[in-house]
Amino acid sequence: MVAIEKGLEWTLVPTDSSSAEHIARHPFGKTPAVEVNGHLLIESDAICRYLDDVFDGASLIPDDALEQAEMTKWMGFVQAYMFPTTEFGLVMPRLIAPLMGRPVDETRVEKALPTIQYQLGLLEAALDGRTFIASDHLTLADIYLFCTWMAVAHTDEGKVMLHHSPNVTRWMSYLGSRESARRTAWPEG
Ligand SMILES: N[C@@H](CCC(=O)N[C@@H](CS)C(=O)NCC(=O)O)C(=O)O
Repeated sequence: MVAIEKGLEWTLVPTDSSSAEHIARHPFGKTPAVEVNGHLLIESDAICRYLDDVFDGASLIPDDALEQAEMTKWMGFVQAYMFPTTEFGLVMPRLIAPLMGRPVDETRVEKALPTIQYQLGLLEAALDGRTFIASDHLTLADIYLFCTWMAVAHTDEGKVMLHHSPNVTRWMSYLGSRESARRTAWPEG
């Protein structure tokens, strides 16, 4: 989404994240790892801030120091709390495990749901009357949050929670209509 918002072209390279080749790129075997202008970059924060800094196009980082702090706070919420809880507590066990031929760990999902609901409640309250989370324009925080909660929205539990979160639903529907979201959306089904 960041690349598209900045008007950049990119190629996705399917990778075995546990391979020696990938560990050489990322010592913890994670994605994303990107090559930009001959530089290997890892970790979303580093990648996104670099892309925003060095390429033209509307800036995804506010100039205002307080708005920038707000953006960084929400990016931190995603990195430290929201992504780990939603990914390992719901998205992986509910959607990815069956794709890999493994059973759904219902106990894990059941345990994570109250925390996910609490985190969604924070976002719901913060988006009251707002189009974007940290500024009057799109920032990296909107993109981090959108990607995280879009994955949740693919689960049945997530659909129910979002149905009761009108501010998040409105904000997701607007962000989801942007070209950057449409071109990077998960396939349906
Ligand atoms: N802090 C890292 C998190 C990276 C991360 O957890 N990536 C996930 C995909 S979104 C991953 O590689 N999961 C595969 C795995 O853990 O094996 C970042 O921001 O880039």
